[in-house]
Amino acid sequence: MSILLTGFGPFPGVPRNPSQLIVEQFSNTLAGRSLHKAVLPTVYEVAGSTIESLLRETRPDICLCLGVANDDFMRLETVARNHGTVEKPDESGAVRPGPVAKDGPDTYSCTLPFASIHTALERSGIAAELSDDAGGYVCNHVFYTARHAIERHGLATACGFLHIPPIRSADREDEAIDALGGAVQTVLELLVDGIVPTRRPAIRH
Ligand code: PCA
Repeated sequence: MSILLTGFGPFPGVPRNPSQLIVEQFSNTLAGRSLHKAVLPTVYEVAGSTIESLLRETRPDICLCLGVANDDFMRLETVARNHGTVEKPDESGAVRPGPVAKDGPDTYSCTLPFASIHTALERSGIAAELSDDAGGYVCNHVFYTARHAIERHGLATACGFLHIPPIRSADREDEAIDALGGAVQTVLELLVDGIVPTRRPAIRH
């Protein structure tokens, strides 16, 4: 089993992106599984083509994409929408409202078991909510592009998007990143340990 974990670099208003700092904290293995890490630039076209290439090259069993959102809890995104809604420019200055992929369906569902993950996180006292709106900016674009690539290339990758809270105080950045990184590690361990299996044979012997 292998895992692809991605975060994003800075973008207007967010000079240090916690999703990047978290991804950089991980090593190349997790619970004996190989972990591919990537920090995507917060640029629509580059991030979209990069996630597609990474999925095709690494063919992971699990793809978990991280980005920051302005909430005090983790947001487990259940739906990727084929529609950009935000007029805010990306890190390159590009604005990209409208369809993510002209040949794609309106939505894709998350294929990681986020309802079970949500329950498990609540039991562990980690603040998390299920969300059906990933925001219409670069995060939704990458989530949709990843799911679209998985379908088009027939990959057996279960894929989801996790929004994490921002760093509220520069003085306490290390502390915040350790806590958020720990929560992301919990999510990945739940997935690989099969506590919330992504795929399991119907009949086991
Ligand atoms: N958050 C932005 C883009 C990159 C990131 O970390 C978003 O929610 O779309």
